[in-house]
This record gives sequence, C-alpha cells and structure tokens, in this order.
Amino acid sequence: MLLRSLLLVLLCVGAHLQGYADDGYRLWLKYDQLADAKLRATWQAQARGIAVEGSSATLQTAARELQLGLQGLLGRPVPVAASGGKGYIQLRVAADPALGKEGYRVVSEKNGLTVTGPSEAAVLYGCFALLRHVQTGQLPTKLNLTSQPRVQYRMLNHWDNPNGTVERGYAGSSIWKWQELPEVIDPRYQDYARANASIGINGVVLNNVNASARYLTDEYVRKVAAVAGVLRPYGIRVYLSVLWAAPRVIGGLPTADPLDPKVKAWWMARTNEIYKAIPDFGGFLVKANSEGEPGPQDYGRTHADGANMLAQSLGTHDGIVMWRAFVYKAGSGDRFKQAYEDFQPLDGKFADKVLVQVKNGPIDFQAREPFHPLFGAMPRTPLVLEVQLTQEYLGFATHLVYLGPLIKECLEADTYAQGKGSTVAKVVDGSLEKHSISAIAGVANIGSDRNWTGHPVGQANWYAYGRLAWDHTLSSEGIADEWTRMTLSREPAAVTAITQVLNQSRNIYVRYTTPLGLHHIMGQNLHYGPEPWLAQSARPDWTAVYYHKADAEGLGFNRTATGSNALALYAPGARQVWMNSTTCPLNYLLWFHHVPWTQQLSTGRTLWNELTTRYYTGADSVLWMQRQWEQAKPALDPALYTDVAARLRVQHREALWWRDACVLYFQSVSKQPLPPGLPAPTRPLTEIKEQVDIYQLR
Ligand code: BDP
Repeated sequence: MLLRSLLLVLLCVGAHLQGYADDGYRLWLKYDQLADAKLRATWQAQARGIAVEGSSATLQTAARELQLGLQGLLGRPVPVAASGGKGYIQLRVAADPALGKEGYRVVSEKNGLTVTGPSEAAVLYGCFALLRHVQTGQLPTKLNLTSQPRVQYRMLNHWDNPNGTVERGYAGSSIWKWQELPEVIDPRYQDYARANASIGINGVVLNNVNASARYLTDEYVRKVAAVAGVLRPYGIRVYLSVLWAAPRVIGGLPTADPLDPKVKAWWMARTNEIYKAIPDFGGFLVKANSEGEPGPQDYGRTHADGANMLAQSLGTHDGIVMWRAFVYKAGSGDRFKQAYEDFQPLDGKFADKVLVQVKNGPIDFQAREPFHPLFGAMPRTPLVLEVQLTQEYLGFATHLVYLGPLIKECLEADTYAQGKGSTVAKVVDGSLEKHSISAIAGVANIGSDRNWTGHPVGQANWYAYGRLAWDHTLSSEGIADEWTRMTLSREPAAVTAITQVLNQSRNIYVRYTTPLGLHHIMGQNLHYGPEPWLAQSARPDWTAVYYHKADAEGLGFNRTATGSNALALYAPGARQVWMNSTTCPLNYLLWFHHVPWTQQLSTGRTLWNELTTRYYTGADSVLWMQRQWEQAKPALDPALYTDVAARLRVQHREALWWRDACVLYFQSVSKQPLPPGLPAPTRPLTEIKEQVDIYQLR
C-alpha cells in the first residue's frame, strides 16, 4: 500500500516536472504554475481572492478568467466573492474620464489590488493585463498598469467560407462549424473569444471578403447570432462581409444598383432583421468591384454611392461600414496607383458611418511594401489599416516570420500629409485628422489546427497584431519578449535566443525572397515559392515580370516621373525619401527605380553583387535561426521544439530554392558573374522551374 502510494506520488511529480506535451492549444494564455516560489508567495499575498461588484456576464467572465489564471499561476485556490477583505483583488466598473470607454487601471491600494475601468469590457481588459503581468514574471510592488486603446474598432477578419474552407488559410479549416450552428456551440468559440479579448480585439468579421450571400439569410443570421452570444461577454461584436449582389442573389430583385429604391429597401429590411437577432451587431465589410466581385460600379455608381447606401441601411443602429479600397482594374496602368485613383477623389463624399479600409501597401501584402499612398491623402475619411496575419506571401505556415516589425514599419511610416510626424499610425487612430471613429483590421491566421496557427510561432502574429491594435506605440521587440515569456519559456537565455530570431525573421525572409524592394515574384495563384520568370497570366499585373522589369540593362520598376510616376501620389516629404535612386533606402530601391546591374550602391557593391549577396546571406541566416532555436531547446517543450526545428529545416530548404531560382533567373538576364566567394547553385534553372510546376500542381 505504502509502496503504491509512493509510486503514485513519484509518477505525479514526474508528470509535473515534464509538463504534459504542449500542443499549443492554450496559446499565450498558459497559466502554468510560476516556478519561482518567492514570486509565487508574493503574489499569493496579493491574491487571496477576487471580489467582484456586479453580476453582469462580462464582469463574471472577467472574474472567472482572473480566477482561472491566478489559480494556475499561484498553484492554489483563489475564491471569487461579492466582496472581500484585505488581499482581495477588487473588480469594479468606475467612471474615469481619463480612460475613454475601454481603458483600465490596475493599482495597488491599501487593502489590495483593484482593477477598474469605465465599462465592463475595460475591467476584463484590466484582468488580462494583470494576468500578463504575473505570467511574465513581474512583481506586484506599487502596481500601476494604466492603458487605453488608441484605436476604437480593433478587428480580426476571417476569410472563412460557408463550406469550412479558409481563403489563404494554412492552419486547417475554418473554426466556424456552420452546419452545426446554431444548436451546437463548439467550446473552441469561447477559447477563441478569450484569446481575442486578452489582446483587446473587440470585433470579428466572421466570413470571407469574397463573400457568400448566404450569411444574410435568416438561416445564417440565426447561426451568426449564436456565435455572437458566445463572443458578447468578452466585449467582442460580430460583423459580416457582404456580397454586393445579395439583393439579386437572395433577394429576388433584378438589380443591386445602390440608388434603386427597392435595393435600398431590401438592405434596410435585412439590416433590421439582423439587429433583431443580434442587437449589438457591428456592421458590414465590403469588397466591391475588385478581383471580379460585384459592386456599385456595375451600375455606373461610385464606391461612395454604395457605401453610403449601406450606411443608410444601418439607420440608427450602432453599426459601421468598412469599405475596402483594394481595387485594381485589368490593363489600366501601374497597379500601384489604381486604388488611389479610384478612391482619393471620393474623399469627403462618404457618410459618417463609413470607413475606407486600406491595405498596408499599394500592391498586396508583400513581405515589404512602402505604405499605401492613400494614407494621408484622404483627410476627410477615416481610414482602416488592413494587415494580413495569415502568411499568404510570407511562406504560409512553414516559414517562421514574426510580423511585429512589418506592422510597426507601416504604422511608423511618415506620410508627411501635415508635415513631418504625420505617421500612418496617426492617420489610423484618427488623431491626425481629428476623426471620431478609428479602426484597424488583421486578416486572421487561425484555423482548426489544434495549435490554431499551424506554425507554432504564427501565434505571435495574432498576439502582436492585437497588442499593436490596442497601442501602436508598443515596440515590436517588447511584444515578442512578452509573447515568448507567456507562451514558450521564461528562462532568460531561451527568451533571448528566441526573441532574437523573432526580431530578425522578417528581414531574413525578405533577403532570401525579395531583397532590395523586389515584389510580387512569387508562384502564381498559390503564392508560394519563387516564379520570377512568370510572364504569361490572365492579366499582365498577375505576372512577375510586370513588377521586376528585369532586362539587359537592369532591374526594378521605375515609378519616378520618367516612369509610372506613382511617387507623385505621395506628399513631397515622403516622396523625397524615395525619389532619387542614389539616396533611396535600399529596402525600397527596386519598388521605385529601374537600376542598372552595374550601378554602385551605398554598400559599395554593384546592384547585381548586392542582390546576390542578399539572397545568399538571407538563406544562410536560416541556419542561424536553427542554431538559436537549438540553444533554447532545454527550456522548451520537447514536442514543440521538434515541430519548430523541423519547420526551420524546411524553411532552409525553401530559402535555397528561392535563392537559386532568383539568382539563376536574374543571371540569365543580367549575364553577370556571381561575386567572388558565392558558390554557384548546383542545379540548373530548368530543374527549379520543374519543381515550381510540381508545387503549383501544373
Ligand atoms: C489577395 C488574395 C485574395 C484575396 C485578396 C483580397 O490573394 O485571395 O481575396 O487579396 O484581399 O492577396 O481581397
């Protein structure tokens, strides 16, 4: 008997020391016991219980999450009560004009910690901030965590279809099980809500921008209402992408002309029905007259006509319309300029509830783009910044690419719209042009995979997006550090090794795929792997040669006054930075200039030598990433370590693929020898082309 008990104890201890295989499901909300006993004891004294004033669903949710987190982290029960004495954490809604609607305060007071905010959601955010503080191993002394979001609508956009597929999704299928809804509520919806609320996301678009009209039917509205019911206590509202042609497709009308009274009445009636089922419905996202989607231009109307009609259909409901500016017509000049040409003249013509949603760059979520010229150019229209978290052009779920730096780079870019310091962030948060509404959107990278994002480090991109949506002044490095501590390990050497990888990963990816400002040279349709030789497609602006313009003389797209003159779309201060090919920052050089192969760059190398050097050093850097990851091994869950290590091996193989494909192809045009010291690829271009064909399933 004694022996059996002893064995049992040993088994339990063993299991505890090893931890259970970490399948990534818990994301950064890991509430494993703090290893440091002193730290635990200090917090235990501050968290004898939780006292919550009020019984609303959101406050109860906040208390439950705090309880769950603290019990795990501190390793002992933390009761929740209506009131409590010394050492109880008080949760309270309290008016505080300095905090806006959603800001929180977590402070140490005489009797213990208090978490307050002007709304229930604010208190929930405060609880997550407190948990983050404990999780990252910080002390409670003189606690004063105060923060409020800089952007009002912080959106996560799904590109999910009714049949469960996810457009450009690389982490399994959709998490939304439409066929089972509204009766079956997958418990995963709640964990999804927790994750989003923990980083401050307060709105989700449930379906693809290439929308099915189905979502507007009564049948689907009931399903959407069921999801909204799960998300509501977490301060999250639901939104829908709409198909512009819905009045024809499901409404039985002969037209979807926004100025047609019957069309207007149809939208108004549909909207009212939606609000009956979902009183806090957030509104609509629209992709119109883009990539074959229908839109108001089909009837000779403008984007503003369409957006305003839809805004009108919202009536007095508290909803908004996010109208996407991602448009480019076949055969009408430099694609870089087209969204600008369509939308800029409409500035001032949009109704109050309309925001125009603009991708971070002018082409399409490339690994590095200059900021979109519409930022700063539509002062009378609130603009939503849209970034892509799913790695469509960044190696899917195979390549480790932390997107914090990419998002930050765009937010910090200076539009010079109102002189120096007119950053994209200030345009987006509304402060530059004094807008009363502001929004930011991230295209989700999650799916039904157990670990949500396929690549375990993809979770960092969801996390970083949310944190930056809340506060764009946070640093990308700080967020990487926070995420690593919460998700992977708090062991200092491991944190350093891993965060170095995260922080460098995007630049490394750019180097081995599209250095010096190359863009859109990826495999056709699938958008994976290199295909710089692609010259034939349904439209010229879907080929690679359209963008890199490699010829015997040089490489790059001339967008100066002697070329497409896209640079003229930027304010003089911004344009100035890129205008001159000898002073243009090298990261943007080929975005704006056609540069002779033999031109000497600021690095002292010729364009050709710099280009090839970047491809080689970029691919080699993946080996450095592997070594760093290996250094962190002792501190990591073994299964997770192995998974990422394997993905890094694929990443290296594919970095070499990119390198060899691009170096050999551009060499076939430049006729330049490789600089001394760089070994020639061992396979011919023909072989690589065949490999690409296999990838593309052609
Ligand atoms: C492109 C994607 C396409 C999307 C489109 C969009 O390839 O699947 O529908 O963006 O944003 O990058 O509408």
